[in-house]
Amino acid sequence: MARLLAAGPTRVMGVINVTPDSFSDGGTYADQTDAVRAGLRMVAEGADIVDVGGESTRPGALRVDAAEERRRVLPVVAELAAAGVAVSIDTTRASVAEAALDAGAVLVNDVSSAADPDLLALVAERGAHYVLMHARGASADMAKRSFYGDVVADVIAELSSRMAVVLDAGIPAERVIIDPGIGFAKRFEHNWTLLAHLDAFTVFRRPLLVGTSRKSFLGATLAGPDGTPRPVDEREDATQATTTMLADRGVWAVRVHAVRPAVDAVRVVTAWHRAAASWS
Ligand code: PMM
Repeated sequence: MARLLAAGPTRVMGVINVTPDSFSDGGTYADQTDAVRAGLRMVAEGADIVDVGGESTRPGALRVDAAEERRRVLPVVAELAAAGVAVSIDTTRASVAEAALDAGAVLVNDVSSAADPDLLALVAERGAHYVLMHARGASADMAKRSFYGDVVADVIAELSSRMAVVLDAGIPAERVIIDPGIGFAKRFEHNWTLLAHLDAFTVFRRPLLVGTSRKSFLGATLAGPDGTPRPVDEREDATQATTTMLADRGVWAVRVHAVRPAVDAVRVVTAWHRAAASWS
């Protein structure tokens, strides 16, 4: 992980959802063998990290039980880690995170915004890295909490208070990655305002991870003349546009379903920045 956090171009985190019901069609693998194969392909395409999740966080999604979540993700985490892949476990549960760390995961991607003290204690004890993502409660009913005064100030204030909880639990600041939680308890305009003001998140002095891939705000942005949102499987080009903008702004990593085009976009931005820096 230390190497991945060192200065450098925007990293690409590939998404493997081992769930029958995830928000996005691509990136979703109901079968562990397919999931492992897909993870290895992502790495061959240039992914720096593979994020494995066994529970859908689609708005309105219902929870699966912990045993089922472990059953889905563990073989995938174990096989990818054994192959030398930097694996992140996308879970809000301590028992799943513990088993995934045992199986070789190096990063705990917690979309609950540090809701579970047991999960934080585990991460502290194991010396793992931790993603602190902004959210307001569980996916099942987060839409009803998507009200803000100044969304940028509110999200930063809420993340700051959660960061205090994370530090209190014994996780050192150097192991924390911040994520604004695009699509989590946020409406269309909140997502765009946050993306347009990511520089405000430098107050944390921590790497920034951003997930826009195929999310509904992109579907709404590309809506047809009658207002019908662009379907999930037709949001890939828009995702490359956000990846390009995010890489230009120097975020630490993007979380995406399609790795190859994201890696290409980052390489193009890097070449552009190099040319800009070398001109005199
Ligand atoms: N988005 C989803 C799931 N996990 N984790 C982080 N850190 N950031 C995100 O934006 C994020 C996440 C939901 O997207 P999916 O269902 O397409 O994986």
